[in-house]
Formats: sequence, structure tokens, C-alpha cells
Amino acid sequence: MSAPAEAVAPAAAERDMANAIRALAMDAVQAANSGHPGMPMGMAEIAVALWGRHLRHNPSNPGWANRDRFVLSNGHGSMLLYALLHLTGYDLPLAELRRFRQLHSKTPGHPEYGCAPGVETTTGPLGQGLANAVGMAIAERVLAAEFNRPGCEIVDHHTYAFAGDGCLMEGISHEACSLAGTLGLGKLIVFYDDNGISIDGHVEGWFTDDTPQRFAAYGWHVVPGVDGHDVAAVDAAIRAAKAVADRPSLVCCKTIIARGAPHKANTHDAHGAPLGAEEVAATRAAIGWNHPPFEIPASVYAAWDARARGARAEGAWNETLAAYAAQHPQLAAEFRRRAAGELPADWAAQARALLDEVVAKGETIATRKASLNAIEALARRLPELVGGSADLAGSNLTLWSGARALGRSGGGNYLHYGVREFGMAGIVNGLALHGGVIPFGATFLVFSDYARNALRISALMKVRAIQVFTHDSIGLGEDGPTHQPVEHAAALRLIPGMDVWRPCDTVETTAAWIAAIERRDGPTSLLLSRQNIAFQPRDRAAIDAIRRGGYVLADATAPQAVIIATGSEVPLAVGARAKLAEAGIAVRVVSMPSTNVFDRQDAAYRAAVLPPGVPRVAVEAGVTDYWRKYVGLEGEVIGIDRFGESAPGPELFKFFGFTVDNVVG
Ligand SMILES: Cc1ncc(C[n+]2csc(CCOP(=O)(O)OP(=O)(O)O)c2C)c(N)n1
Ligand SMILES: [Mg+2]
Repeated sequence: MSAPAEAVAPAAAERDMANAIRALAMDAVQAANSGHPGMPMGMAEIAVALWGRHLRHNPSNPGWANRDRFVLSNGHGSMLLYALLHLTGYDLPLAELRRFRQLHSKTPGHPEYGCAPGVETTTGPLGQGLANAVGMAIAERVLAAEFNRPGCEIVDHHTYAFAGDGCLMEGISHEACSLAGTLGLGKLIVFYDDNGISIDGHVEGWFTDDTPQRFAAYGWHVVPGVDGHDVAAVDAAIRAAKAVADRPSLVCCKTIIARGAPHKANTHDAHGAPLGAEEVAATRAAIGWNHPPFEIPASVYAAWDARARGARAEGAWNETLAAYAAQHPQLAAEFRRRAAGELPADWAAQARALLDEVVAKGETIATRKASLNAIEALARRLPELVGGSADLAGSNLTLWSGARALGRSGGGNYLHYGVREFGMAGIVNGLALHGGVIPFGATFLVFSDYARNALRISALMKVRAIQVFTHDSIGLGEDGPTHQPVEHAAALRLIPGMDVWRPCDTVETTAAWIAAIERRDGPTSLLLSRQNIAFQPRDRAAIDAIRRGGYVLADATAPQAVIIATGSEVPLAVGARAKLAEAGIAVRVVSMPSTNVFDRQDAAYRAAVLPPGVPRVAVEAGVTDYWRKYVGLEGEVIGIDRFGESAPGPELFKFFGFTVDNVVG
């Protein structure tokens, strides 16, 4: 287990440590004239207990693989995190705290991953941080089971999260915490900031859950009724939580929002607005903090400074890793590769070979099946793949032969997420953020909008989170319009940084998977068909061009028109081209599996694929608006601008005009 808790600073020192957070929070919010002072002031003692006495981290190396993870799920309290990072010795100077919420500062309104060192995830959309924390705790469990050897526990850390009333009101907290209970994530410890306040006021009118009982019902270990302003009491709760190894823990802390502010404590006024100069001054007097704004006494810095401790902790771990490497050199090399997020050295050749195999087979199958084949092949080469589906394994085709479901103990590489799309997407983000694994989730494309905000955050964070979205159009058939995505492909493409792939056959599907795996700086959504789609023969140049997102699949000399198509509509475009050729009309077919990737290509390439001046037609079984930017106002779009119908897929394709004749017309 983890090293023992750190030596305890004297009570007076800890009081000053907490008040330093209060002062930095209220002063930074005051300086910005915007922000949320109440939560940092209310959770200051909890932070002292956790960060001062327990958290194992190294401010000089925020990337230390075995650090404890800390998630501020109630991200509006960002100044709490910034204060902690600054005070404990991260590279986050006071100047950045002074520039809280200003353009290009490292201290944006809500914590953003990749901005300040030590920020483990982007939070602010309430509840999602909890799901991220669950994902991190799962990653720890998976990696520990895979890599630890007796006497050499190189993966062994806790995941801590702060959450407020808002996080616990959000539905995603149920999804994520329910699953965490089922999986028995013993190294996950969540602190509930039970201050009875949210934006509209005292929560009695809208939030009266018995939270301890709720979490107990999930199978959590609950420490109820902790005085969140008593560092020793919180410390005792943390010790109790750490001692329970087979269940996640919820530490319920009674707190007073904006504690220390004589008039605004325990009011919702303190939630999200500056206290005001007078109240700030009154708070200083009330808590006995006589230092000017942004001045922290050296003794307080010294009490907070975690660098020496962190260096010792990481140093000890490095020794463990060295001993491990001596006994298990290959495993150690693999661990280092995985922790660095790097692909195997021979990856490029492997990917090429995989693609060639699929080309040689030339199968006509559903792209969801092509995806399963790709997963099967990839998982053999990439043990870091951790898959899963939101109770649709048999439909999404995500369960490969080597999948091992994660259970209450031990490891695995597959998650039965249950019917929890949003929770899944948040957990996938947490897995990706933790590192050491490459996660994917899966559900029907139509339910991607249940998960949508987590997909958006994955793009904002630029993490390698992969989603398998099957049943990608009316082609799914009889389940009807509730299950038939129409606007979803377009909507996902609109998320900046989200790469959406809607491949047309086995080769494009494999290429899309390879692109998703190789993409280290952003998420990918794979949109896959339920129904079979004809294999498209192509030459080497076309195979190589798939990775450019859009390419000439079937050409003609001096084309009079270009048909752009994706996924299941590509064969229609190819059929139309053949028919038009018989009539002496030369048509080029462009397959555009990923508009996002195509848009990133240089202008010369894009113009070579879509020559200016040649009329264009786009064909996709979805809303037409999105395609206007490719075909222009003069072009044609064959799509669907209404909801679908319940009928067999082939009939629907006819009914909605997805026929070769209609494309020809
Ligand atoms: C998903 C989501 N919905 C709404 C908001 C806006 N919002 C920010 S904080 C908050 C209230 C949070 O209450 P609580 O967690 O109790 O925070 P406290 O006031 O106690 O700090 C709301 C509604 C948000 N950030 N995320
Ligand atoms: Mg609250």
C-alpha cells in the first residue's frame, strides 16, 4: 500500500495554511472582479488535510506516473486548485494567480487540462470530474494488475476528488459512482462539500437526498458527518477511507461556504461573485490574516512546500522501478512505453501489415464488424487497449476474443459500462488522462448526444479518447426514428478537435482505427454501420490517401461532376458513376470518411481532390446543411432533413431516396 501519511504540521501552521487559500481565493476573485470565492474558502481545511497530510505528488514533476490523482470536480472553485498548486511548489507563479481569468493566463476561469501544471483534468461542467476520477481509478487498477509483481508495486496510487452539491445533483454522478461501487474501486476517495448551498440558494428546495445512504446503496464506504473545518477530523476520515481497500469512499464534509467572511459566509452570494472590498477587508480581520493581497509569509510557504517530500516520494518509487526493471526488464520497458503514451517501436510496419491484410481479404461486411476485426488485431498488438460498451457489446461489436471484463477485483481490459453513456464518456476521458491505457467506449450513434458534453471536453482537453458509435443511420432499420441518427454525424463534426470517421468498408474502417490510435492530441468518433457495405477495390495511392480524410476513390478523365459520399452511401456514388459513364458523363467519386481530417490537409491537396469549378454532389444519410460547405449553394446534397421511419433498412434507403437512380438524377 501507499506510504504512510506525512508528518503533521502544528495546528497554528495548518490554520495559516487554510487561510492562505482563503486569502488567495478571495483576492484573486476580487482582482478579476469575477469568479467563485465561496467554495475554496469553504474547502480550505479539507484541502489542508488532503494536500498537506496525504497527497503523494511531486510538484517538480507533475507527470510522475505513480502520483496520486486529484480531481476538482466542482471546478468553479478553481482558485482552490490554483492556490494549492502555487503553494505546494508547482510552476505556477504568483503572477499567474494575479492574472486569474485573464486572457492566456495559466489560471482560466475553470481548471483546464494542459494549462497549469498539476491540473489533471478540465472541470467546470459539474459531475464530469467524478466520472474522470472513476476512470483514473480504473486505470490504476488495470495497470496495477498488469504490471505489479510481488514486492514491486510500481502502480499504487490513490485518486481523490472534491465534489459539491452540484456534482451530486448531476445525473452523471449516479452513473459513474454506481459503477465505481460495483467495481469496488477502493483507491477512489471522494470528498463531498456538503455546504447546503448552490447558486439559487439553500438547497432544501431542490436537493434533499440522503447522500450517505445513496452512496452506501451504491456499495461505497461512507464516512458521514465529518466537520469539514476540522483538519484532524478530515484527516481521520481519510485514514479510514484509505483503510478500506475494497470499496470507494465518500467523505461527507459539513462545511460553510465562504467560511471566514463575516457577512457572506453561508450565503449563495459567496458562490460565484467577488466578496467586495469591504467584505474582503472584514474577512481579513475576522480570520486574522494581516497580509496584503498576494503576499504569503515565508513560513506559510514553507509549511505548504511539497517539493522535497515529493522528490523523496518519487525517488523512492524510482528505486522500486529500478529494482523491478532488474527483475523484469521487458515488463519495465513496456511500462515505460505505456506510461509515455508511445506506440510500439514497430507500430508503423504493424499498422501497414494490418491494413494490407484487410485489403487482401476484400470482405463485404458491416463496418461495425470490420471494426471488431480491427479491434481484434489491434488488441493483439496494443495491450493498452481498454474497451467497453454501454450495454451494447453484441450490437456495437466491441467484445474481442481477448477481452477480459474488469470485475470487483483484479484487472481486465474491458468495461461493461452498463446503460450509462455519459458516465462512460467521462470515464473514458479519465482513463485517457491517467495514461498507460488507450480507452474506447461504445454505444449507438443516436445516443452520442447523451454523452455529448464529455465528448466535447475530450476535444477541449485534446486526449486520445475513442468512441465506437454504431448503427450510424436510418440503415439500422426497424428500431425506427428514436434509434436512427440523422443530425449526429454533423453535430459531432462540429465539435472543434473531434475527428469523426464514417468509413465505407473494411479498409477505411481499419484505416480509421489506425488514425484514432495514432492520434495523440485529440479524440476520435468512429461511425459504423449495422448493415453490410460493399468492399471497394482501390489502388495503393488511394489506400494511402485514406488517412487524409477524403480522397479520390474512383476517377474519370476531365470529370464533369464530383460525387462526395461517406460510409454506406459510397457504393451508391460508385454505382451512379458507372451508370453516368454509360451515358457518356464523366464523374469522379470522392470518399470522405473524415471531413475533419480532410479539412486539415493543405489547400493544394484539397483542391486536387475537389477541383474548383467542377459541380459537386454530396450523398450522406443525414442532415444536408453540413455538406453545403463542400458543395456550395449551387451543388446538390442528397440527405435526410427529417426523422426516420420504422421499417427494414433497405426499404428505408429506397424511401428516403438513397438509390443509384436518385443519385444519377
Ligand atoms: C453541468 C453544469 N450545470 C450548471 C453549471 C453552473 N453552475 C456552476 S456552480 C453551480 C452550483 C453548484 O453548487 P455546488 O456544487 O453546491 O457549489 P457551491 O456553491 O457549494 O460551491 C452551477 C449550477 C455547471 N457549471 N455545470
Ligand atoms: Mg454547495
